Amino acid sequence: MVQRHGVRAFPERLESELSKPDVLVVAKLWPPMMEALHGAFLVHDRIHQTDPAALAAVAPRIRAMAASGESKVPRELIAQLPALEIISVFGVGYDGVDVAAARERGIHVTHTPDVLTDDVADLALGLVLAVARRIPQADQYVRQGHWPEGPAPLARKVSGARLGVVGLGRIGQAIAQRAEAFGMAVAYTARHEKVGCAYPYHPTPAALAAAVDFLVVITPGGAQTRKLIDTEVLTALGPQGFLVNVARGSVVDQAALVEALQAGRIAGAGLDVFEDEPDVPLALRAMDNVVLTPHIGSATWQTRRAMADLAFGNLQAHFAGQPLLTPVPQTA
Ligand code: 8YV
Repeated sequence: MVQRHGVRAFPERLESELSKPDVLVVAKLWPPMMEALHGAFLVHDRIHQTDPAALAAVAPRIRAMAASGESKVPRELIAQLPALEIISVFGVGYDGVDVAAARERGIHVTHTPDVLTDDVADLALGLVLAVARRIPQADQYVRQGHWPEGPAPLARKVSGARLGVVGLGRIGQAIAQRAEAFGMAVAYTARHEKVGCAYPYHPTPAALAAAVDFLVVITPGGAQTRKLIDTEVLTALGPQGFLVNVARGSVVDQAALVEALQAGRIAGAGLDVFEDEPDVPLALRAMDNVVLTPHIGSATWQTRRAMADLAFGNLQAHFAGQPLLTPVPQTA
């Protein structure tokens, strides 16, 4: 049987496959998610990147798209798919999707909120602890046999310190709750003050940064928050302050961050996300006062399972004519 780009030549497609909707997968997705997709769809895996001619050939049949939180789904790609009905994002963030372009065509966009809140909040506190208590460096200290030479350098106390949350949404609140359990004084900034929220509100990231020891960024990505954390904010955070980013690399001016770290204008950083993933500047990789993780905020077996169930469930619901489980607010 001729198999080209995962699509069999039309006369040779099996009857059962003919009834399956075509889905364009635009990211390297978790294998169990791919397995689920293969069961219910005719899958075209990243052919928009690898084989534009193949995409052009199947484009009129593509009714669904499966993406990840980091995926770029620009207007041009949406425009190439005249039969597209739904974009299912395997992730809570959908800043890479041109939702306005989707809306104009009545295309649904779904994501996976809630199920990853705990994991991302856990990692945020993990990075706070790791960078302040120098856990990775301490691990290296033991592994490299330095312990017999004397104790490891002292670190920064976390309990009781002041923690500022940039973006007090679902995950931001989960981070705040965890910080409270560490006896930390929590404050926040957001576009608007939250009615009924007991944490002190600061109108700008710079004002918040000036008032805390740890600045944790968990605001959505996209044009509105691009480089929100800039030189001014980092300077306000100060030489004793730590930055933690579990949101999107785009929210932090990475060049300004590198410069601030090099100049000692902040004490350190814990970063799970970067401007141009998976590329991480050598300057950051070489620094001793940063802890770097490869976008693992939601990367546990339990959470990825739940995300896959939700992302796949949204596609199933759509093609069964049922209400979507978790549409993004703009297309709900
Ligand atoms: C990714 C994320 O989707 O939820 C988000 O917004 O960025 C992550 O959970 C995940 O890494 C899959 O690529």
